[in-house]
Amino acid sequence: MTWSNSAKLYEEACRWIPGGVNSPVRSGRAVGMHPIFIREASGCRITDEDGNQYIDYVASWGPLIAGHAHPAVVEAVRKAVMKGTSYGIPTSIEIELARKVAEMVPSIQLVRMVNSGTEATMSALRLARAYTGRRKIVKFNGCYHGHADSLLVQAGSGLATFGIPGSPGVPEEIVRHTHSMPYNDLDQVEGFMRAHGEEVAAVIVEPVAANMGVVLPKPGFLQGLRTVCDECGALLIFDEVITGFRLAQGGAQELLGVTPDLTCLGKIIGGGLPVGAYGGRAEIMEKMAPAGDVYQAGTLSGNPLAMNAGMATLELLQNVDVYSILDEKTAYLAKGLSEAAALAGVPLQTNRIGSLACGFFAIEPVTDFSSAMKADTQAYAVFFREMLKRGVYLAPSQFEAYFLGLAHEKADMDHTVNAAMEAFRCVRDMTMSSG
Ligand code: KE4
Repeated sequence: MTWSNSAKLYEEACRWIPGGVNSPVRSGRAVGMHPIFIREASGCRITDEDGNQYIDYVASWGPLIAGHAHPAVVEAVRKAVMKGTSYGIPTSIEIELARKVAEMVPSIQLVRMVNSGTEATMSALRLARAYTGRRKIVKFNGCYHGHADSLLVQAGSGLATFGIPGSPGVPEEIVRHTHSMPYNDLDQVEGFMRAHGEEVAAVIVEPVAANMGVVLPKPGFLQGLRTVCDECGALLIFDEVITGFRLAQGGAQELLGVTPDLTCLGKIIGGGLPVGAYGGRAEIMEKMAPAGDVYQAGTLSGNPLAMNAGMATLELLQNVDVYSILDEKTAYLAKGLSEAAALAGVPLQTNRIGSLACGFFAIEPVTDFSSAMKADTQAYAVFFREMLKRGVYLAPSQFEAYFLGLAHEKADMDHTVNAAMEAFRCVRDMTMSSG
């Protein structure tokens, strides 16, 4: 397998784009190679500019749960684009998608469309601060909520990948009111809230953390956050940009039975086009301009192409069997990978829930950011490259997830496990040779 065309494209990309990519975690730096450049995709497969084809477990970092170029999504966008791309004037499809979201996520009575997950969380925090009149926010180490200044504290995803806890350019006075603590450590949250709860506008959490790899909430953790927010008058915000519509029709809040005050959405809601959203109870959301006086806006918010792509995608998830099918597929893959690692004698901690999974090259179970950061990222880099050679595309970072979708078939997963058997042996040989 050669990547000469991708290599040439990467060199040219670096001439015009910082680091050659439009989002850092795509860069491949964490896995010791330049990124591949994609020419086209269909179903669960992507084809790069050298003609190499891969089974794709990134799925554009989650949106493509129905698979690439799904005919229903393509047709919805094609019909919409024939009538124009954007108007900056209300359209009926915005009402239809808002209604669909509210039907699928009962805690959402009103919802505002934006253009990214970052915009969704940034806006939800502004709303929470306005609604409560308080400044402090609580987040969790290793959770990633996009790149808004006040959330770039002990964040996951690309920051975990490159080992940077925050970012230059974010003034201390901006992050002074952001308090990040260990995920799953309810005692520490309760202690902080006993001391400062009256100053806390919101606790924002990924109900299933998927930006430090996949880390599940311990039993009682989310309910504990709900209780402590109720006691202190703070809002509980679920960042369901990844988990929304992925873990259940109503997201993690349906699957895990804890109801937030505000929900942030993204990825799947746009079906691969740029969409984010935030929503919740009407008495909170009505603070947003022009109904209220909390300002947030966006030129392309609710644009018809993205709305139609999102609607077509959500309609593909209406079949109640979808989530048990995705759960079974992902369980099958996770079991195969675990067995392959054991056969090769490679320590692997596999965390999985629904169609989200992650294999940590770690000896101890991974239950939070500090245990995730003990993973052997060099071993992961070898695994990534060996899997790529065998036609399987994984996230180019240990601290991301496998995103399974409706297009992944048993044959794809069998191919993946067979490739992993060889790739794990390469990891073992590398580990042994490096002593
Ligand atoms: P965007 O602004 O990238 O659309 O969404 C930010 C965001 C917010 N909340 C959660 C839980 C998220 O996972 C994300 C973005 N996810 C990463 C992948 N883990 C996006 C990939 C990238 O940054 O290129």
